[in-house]
Amino acid sequence: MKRIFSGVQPTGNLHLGNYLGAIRNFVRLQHQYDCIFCVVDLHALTLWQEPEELRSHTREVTAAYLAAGIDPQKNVVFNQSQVRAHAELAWIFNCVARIGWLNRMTQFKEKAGKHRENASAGLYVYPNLMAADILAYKATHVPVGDDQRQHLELCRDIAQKFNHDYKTEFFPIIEPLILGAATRVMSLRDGSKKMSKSDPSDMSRINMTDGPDEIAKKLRKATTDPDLLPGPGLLAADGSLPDETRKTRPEAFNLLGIYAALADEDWAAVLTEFEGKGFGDFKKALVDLAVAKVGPIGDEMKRLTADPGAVDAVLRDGAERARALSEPILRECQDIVGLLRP
Ligand code: AQP
Repeated sequence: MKRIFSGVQPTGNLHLGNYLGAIRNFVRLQHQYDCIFCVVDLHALTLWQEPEELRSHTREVTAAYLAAGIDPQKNVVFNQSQVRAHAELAWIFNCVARIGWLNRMTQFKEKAGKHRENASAGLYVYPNLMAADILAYKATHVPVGDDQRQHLELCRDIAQKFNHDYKTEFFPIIEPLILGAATRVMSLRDGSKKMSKSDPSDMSRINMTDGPDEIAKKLRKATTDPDLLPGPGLLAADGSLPDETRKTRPEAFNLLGIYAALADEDWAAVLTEFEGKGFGDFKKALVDLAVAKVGPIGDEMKRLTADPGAVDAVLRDGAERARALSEPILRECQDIVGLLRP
C-alpha cells in the first residue's frame, strides 16, 4: 500500500512557499495515495508560541488545507497533539537516533542561531518527532519542500537502524516526494534566503491570506536585477534549470519559478513566453496570475476560520481516524522493543 503523510506547522504567516512546495502537491496526490495530512502543532512548540495564537494558527492551517481542495472525508486531516502515538513513538526514536546525526541537521543550526545553548531541547530532537509522525502510520511517501530533504534522510536512517537493531522489517524506508517547479520558493527581498513564515519582513513573502493589493505591492517591489529575462537556451537537456544557472540570477529565477508553478507550465514554456522581456511586463503577468490563484484560497480560508466550531469538528473526526490507524502500529512497536503492557 502506498501511503502519504505530511504536515505543516501552525506558526502563522502561511505563505506561497508552503502552498507551492507542499499543500498544492497534497491536493494533487490525494487522488493517487491513501493520505494523512497533519497540522503539526507539537513541532510548533519547539519555538515560543502564544497559546491563543497557536490555537488560531492550527485552525488557519486546517482551513488552508480545505480551501486548497483537500477532501477531509477521503483523507485524514487532524492536528498532531490529539494523537498520542506521535509523542510516544518519538520517545522511542529519541533512543534510536544518534546525537551525531542530529548535530548535522542544518535546520537546527539555522533556527537555533548563535545562542545554541538557549534553544529548546525540542528543537534539537525535532527530526525524531518528524520521523515518528511519518512512521506512526507506516507511510511510504512524504511530499515536502526541498528544505525538508535532510530531515527525511534522517527518517530513513532511523527506520533502518530500528529495523537492524531489532532484526525486523517493521518500518518502511520512506521516499521523499519533492515535486513541481517551486520546491524552494525564495524570499521576495533576498534571493539567497528561503521564503519563510518567521522572516520579520512581511514584504519577503506572499501570505495565503493577502488580498489583491498586498499581492500586487509585494510582487511589484520584489527584488530583481537590471537584465532582460532569459530564454529557454540555458535549460539542461532534460528541461530542468541547472543549479549553477539559477545561482547567477536568483531573484529572476525565483519569480519565474513561481510563475511556472502557478501557471502549471514547465520552465521551457515560461522562458519562451518571457524571453527578452523586461521585469515590468513580466511582473504585471505574475501579479494577475498570483491574484487569480491565491486570492480565492485566501478568501475561503477567511470564510472557514470564521466558524471555528466547524474546523474543530474536522480535526476531531480526523484525529479519531488517525488514532485508529496509529494505535496498532504503536503497540506493535512497543512490543518489539520490549515495553511490557500487561
Ligand atoms: N520557501 C519554501 N518553498 C517551498 N516549500 C516550502 N516549505 C516551507 N517553506 C518553503 C514547505 O512547507 C511545508 C511546511 O513547512 P513547515 O510548516 O514545516 O515550516 P518550515 O519548513 O520550517 O518553513 P516555514 O514555513 O517558512 O517556517 P519557518 O519560518 O519557521 O522556517 C514543508 O513541506 C516545507 O518543506
